Amino acid sequence: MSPTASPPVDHAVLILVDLQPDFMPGGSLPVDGGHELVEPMGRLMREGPFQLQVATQDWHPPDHVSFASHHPDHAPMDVVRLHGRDQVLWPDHCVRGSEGAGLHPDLPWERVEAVIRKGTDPQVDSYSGFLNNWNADGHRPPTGLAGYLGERKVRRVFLCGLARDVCVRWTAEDASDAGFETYVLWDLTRSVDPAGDEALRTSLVDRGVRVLDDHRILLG
Ligand code: VGL
Ligand code: ZN
Repeated sequence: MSPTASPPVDHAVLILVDLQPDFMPGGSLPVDGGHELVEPMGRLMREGPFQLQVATQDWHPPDHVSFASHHPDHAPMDVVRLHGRDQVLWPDHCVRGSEGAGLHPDLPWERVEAVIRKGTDPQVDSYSGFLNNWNADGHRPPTGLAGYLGERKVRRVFLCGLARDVCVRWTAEDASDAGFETYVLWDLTRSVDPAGDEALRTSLVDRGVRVLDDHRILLG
């Protein structure tokens, strides 16, 4: 479903997902076209309707379990079993405090009220801004973002950033499951694996996430 009317933006938050140099061309886990988002996203942050803006930041310790370098017999993009589930092994990326882990220097971060860092537990990955991936006890520990948004009286979540098929996807699913009316600004996202985009879109819509093709509908 792609609504053509502009969606309501009262009680809304814009969540900027993982806009970090490591996910841009030239970074250690580059997403094709990621850099193309910077200019329009800057405009949306400055000129868009969102009073409340929040960012997520992938923020891993140097020995993080999701890094292929931590698994001597494996290469990046291999899939292993971790805590009873599949885990993709990524190139080392977004090591806390490194330049590639920073918030992208060309975006107006002064507009953002809170930054949620995630992936900080050495033994657990975290794609979603709301919940970590599953830990050894089979739980997905919360980051606190749902509570924060609840206290800020947020009912609608608008998502953009990287990567469409990983962290944006997981954040959208968890936002929807947490009861927020959830929108993905599709043209302000890019995938690690664009071949899966059509299936991803269908899957999000089936879960009740609204996909907006063109964010400019929000710029009036
Ligand atoms: C991400 C892979 C690993 C993302 C983060 O931001 O989409 N992808 N860590
Ligand atoms: Zn990561």
